[in-house]
Amino acid sequence: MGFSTDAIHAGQIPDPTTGAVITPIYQTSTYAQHELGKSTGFEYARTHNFTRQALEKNIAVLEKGKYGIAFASGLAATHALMNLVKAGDHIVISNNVYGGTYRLYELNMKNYGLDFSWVDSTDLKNVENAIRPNTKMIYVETPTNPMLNLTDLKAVSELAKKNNLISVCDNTFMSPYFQNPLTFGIDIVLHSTTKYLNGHSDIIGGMLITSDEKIHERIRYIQNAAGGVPSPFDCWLVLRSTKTLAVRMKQHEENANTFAKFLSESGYAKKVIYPGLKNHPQHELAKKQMRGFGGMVSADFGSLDAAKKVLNNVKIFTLAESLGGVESLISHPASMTHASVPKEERDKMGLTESLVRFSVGIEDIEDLIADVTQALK
Ligand code: P1T
Repeated sequence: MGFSTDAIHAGQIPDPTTGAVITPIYQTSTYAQHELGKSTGFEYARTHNFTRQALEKNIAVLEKGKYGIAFASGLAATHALMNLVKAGDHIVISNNVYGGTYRLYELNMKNYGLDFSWVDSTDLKNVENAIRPNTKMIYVETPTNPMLNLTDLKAVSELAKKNNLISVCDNTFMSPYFQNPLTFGIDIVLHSTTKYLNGHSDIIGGMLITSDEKIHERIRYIQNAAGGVPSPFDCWLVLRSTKTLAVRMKQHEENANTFAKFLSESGYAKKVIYPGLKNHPQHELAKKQMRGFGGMVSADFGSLDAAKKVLNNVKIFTLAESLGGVESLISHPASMTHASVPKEERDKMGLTESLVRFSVGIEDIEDLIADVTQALK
């Protein structure tokens, strides 16, 4: 099936009781059992929820995986991954990831005897050199938040297989519409469904997708045992949103592409970062492993004052954390999403105080360009 057909139908059957075409919100904590020891297969809603199951199947299909396991947030999914390793184990991870991922792993999970090497994974040699006898996992985010650095997914998955390591990719920025890491041999895909998958900035959610039986079994166990599950209503909202993922992503990309070119030619920004620009250092890799370049654009305005000018004066772009919604957002990574990353680390990767991140929405592009132009003037 094509992507849109899957997005609209996968995991969804008319409701067996009423024929409702849209999967209902199964808003219940528990299920009546026929007799002692005989249930419908649904016993307690932390373990089983039909709306959640429909969403898990839907996103698993879009990611070309067998299993989806839903969580209450992207970070709950990020946290659940750590149940695949144990004290004494080591993880090699991209140095530029979402700031909350850095905070969770480096500032919290380290206290449980886990060790992390933060490497520039744009160069595979850095990943390879960081592998130790106790390494168990390679974790990459590509494109990264907010520097839009890419990691070669095929090369990473091959390196992981050679060393018997679990490979993970945070695919939040691309969404399954533009990139499917499992098809390059990556073991687990992570999504903050808060972003493009839901796309309307009205829920918080996360998802892990895998085709590996053992990994699925372990994560499914943890989903129930630790209980960080999303509500049926939130699952329903994401399920309704994936139906329009293809049309939204096409428009996000078309707008971002025009927006990145406008910013580059405007002369206002010192540097514009977008994987679709020919001057992006990994433009060729982007064309190889992505089917499009996405809706995120970052730009360095040269000084904090210049950055503030655009951040504080836009009227259609909203100054806010998050991304991937239909409405355009603007943010200041150094003081917002990546504030928990030490300044030396931020500076090393170019995440300066003058960097501004744009989540280009699907409004009329002329209005978005006019908005940023008036703010810069
Ligand atoms: O916010 P939450 O649903 O818990 O997802 C965390 C997360 C994971 N991975 C990536 C790549 C992310 O961007 C995020 C969340 N990011 C933001 C809130 C942000 O503004 O960048």
